[in-house]
Amino acid sequence: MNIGQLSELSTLKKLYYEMLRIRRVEETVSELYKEGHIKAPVHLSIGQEAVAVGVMSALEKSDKIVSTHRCHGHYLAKGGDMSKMFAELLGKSDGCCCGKGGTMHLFDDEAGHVISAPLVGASIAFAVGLGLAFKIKNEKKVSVAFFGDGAIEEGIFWESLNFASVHHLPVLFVCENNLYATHSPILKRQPAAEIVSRVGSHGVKTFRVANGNDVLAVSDTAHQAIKLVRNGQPCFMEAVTYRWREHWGVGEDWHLGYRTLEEGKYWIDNCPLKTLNRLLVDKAVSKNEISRLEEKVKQEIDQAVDFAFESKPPSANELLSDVSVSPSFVSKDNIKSDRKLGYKEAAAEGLLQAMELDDDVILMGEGVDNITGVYGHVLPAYQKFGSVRVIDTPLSENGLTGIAVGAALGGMRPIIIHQRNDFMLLAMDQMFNQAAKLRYASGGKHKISITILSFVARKPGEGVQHSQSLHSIFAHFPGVKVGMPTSPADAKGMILMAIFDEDPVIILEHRSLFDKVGPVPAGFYVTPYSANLESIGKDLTIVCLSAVIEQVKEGVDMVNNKYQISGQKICPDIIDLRWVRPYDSDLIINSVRKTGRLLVVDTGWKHFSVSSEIIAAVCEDSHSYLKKPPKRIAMTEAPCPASHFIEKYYHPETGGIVKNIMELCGE
Ligand SMILES: Cc1ncc(C[n+]2csc(CCOP(=O)(O)OP(=O)(O)O)c2C)c(N)n1
Repeated sequence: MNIGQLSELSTLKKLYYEMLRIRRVEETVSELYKEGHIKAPVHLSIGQEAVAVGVMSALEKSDKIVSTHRCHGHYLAKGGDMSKMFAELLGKSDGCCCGKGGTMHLFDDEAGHVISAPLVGASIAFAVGLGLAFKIKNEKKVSVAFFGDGAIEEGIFWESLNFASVHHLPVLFVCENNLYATHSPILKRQPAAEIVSRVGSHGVKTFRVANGNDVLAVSDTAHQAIKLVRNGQPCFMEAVTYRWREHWGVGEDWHLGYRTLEEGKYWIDNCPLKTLNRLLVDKAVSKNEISRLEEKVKQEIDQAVDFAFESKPPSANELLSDVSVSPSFVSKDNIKSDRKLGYKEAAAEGLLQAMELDDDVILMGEGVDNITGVYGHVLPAYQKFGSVRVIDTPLSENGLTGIAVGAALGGMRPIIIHQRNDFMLLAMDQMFNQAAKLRYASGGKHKISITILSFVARKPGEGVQHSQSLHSIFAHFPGVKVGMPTSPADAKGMILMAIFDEDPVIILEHRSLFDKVGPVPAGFYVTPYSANLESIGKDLTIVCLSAVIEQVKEGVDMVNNKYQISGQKICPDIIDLRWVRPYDSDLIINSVRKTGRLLVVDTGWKHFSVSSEIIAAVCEDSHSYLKKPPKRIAMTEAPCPASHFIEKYYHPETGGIVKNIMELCGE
């Protein structure tokens, strides 16, 4: 569209109508909020309508957008269903998120509003991931991220911008600079009120609309930008505008003193609707015709509000639905094989097979294409698929995870590799606020099929930030699955399970298992979400996780061959937990009911951990079967020291396992 087209009367009327719709909807939201029907903290965009409508006028229906806490205007302008929006705001089951997302998570996939997320900056990465999916799938769509000026201060913005630039992705970044983040003016937070000049150095093309309340200026600029974006040139557009109401809620907040009424008056006089209304009148559009537009909007709102009130509240059992799903394919376990393979080779085979089976599987991470191929894991996949599907990435753990979430929303199955699980703490927001929760917040409609593969080290000198085993923290969050394969067969089977699961799954490999060799079937198989009963006994239940299993077996041998208890050999159930979430509580509880004794050996710390959870579950469920209080062995309650003189006392060791078995099984 050019200026000539823009001034066409039908276009002007459409832009006016779209803005009017947002204004009147949010005024209705205000009323419903005041009457107590809406409980959620609504973030109104009254005064900012021109940005949403202007940008959307440059998009096709098939293009996709993502938004933030202030998402009502974007949702409506992209064609989101108004009835489902009101139902969502009222917390009803017919809401676009079935009442589970609320005002800050509006989305309408059909209309191309893919997602909204209120943690500042988070959704910007989703737009980049969508852009990546479009590029890999060769789809001629663009994605647009809407966000406020506050998001510029978040690392995720720069990580996302950088990635889009390096990979030439079809993404438009739209910053609605309304000059404040909550009660903080932009000049208190940033070196200048103008943002655009700080962004251009990232290799994206930049645009600035100084009066973002002028819908024609926004629309014209968006058309210019989108033309470039469609050709793989990411663009950034700043539109200066102003929020009339308080940050959240429906009132005015001039009395708070962080901004002046005079400043507000300037922008209220510069109302996007009033300006366009004047233009329509100048172009001889009659007052009657404008009133008819008002009437049409009113009717639509009345119907939408009626729909929302008639909709049922979600039932109580909805509380627990949509947290996660079980994979739809049948999993097979204990597949026998004469073929022997090393642990790393088995994992690499799993990655390769997944990529061979499904074109949507991509692999991303820092240094994935380097000569070592992440301990060899990625070499076969990289040799076969090259850099289009095995993507070396910038050092942006959080951004990358968000980009993977976005790519998953675009239909991909991304795998992210972090060379150490310690680095994953930088991605906590994207993994656990976003990936883990978006299925739930969308009422089960978002599918975040991402796999995160990472490693635990146990070597002298690795020190405090390279030797943690963080599985318990990761497993704390509903919505993710976490596994630690012990055998080569499970290294492959658990990776395949993770990749083809519909939820985010974290796989942590312990590097001290890398030299293990074992039977690994050559074909496709998955390791089910259950524990493995390594050996069957009657005297004691030993639950272990990951690398400690070898020491446990050694400890049992020592007890039997060196010490013996009352001249008898002890015969334990040894359970290799494999999955930390979901974990196989049935197998553990049935075993403890048989043996009456429990020892848990973990690769993590003791407090608030896997061992705490298992012992608590057994005590809650089966304490009367226990002949002795349960015991546990874990890492020492300190960060891991680098000095090999003391590091050797840090991890669970065989002597401790022997001592605990003797205490549990002795008289
Ligand atoms: C990561 C994060 N930090 C803090 C908040 C609390 N918070 C919600 S909205 C907001 C201000 C955001 O300002 P801006 O990005 O300019 O958007 P606006 O509200 O002006 O539309 C803040 C600090 C949050 N949601 N997420």
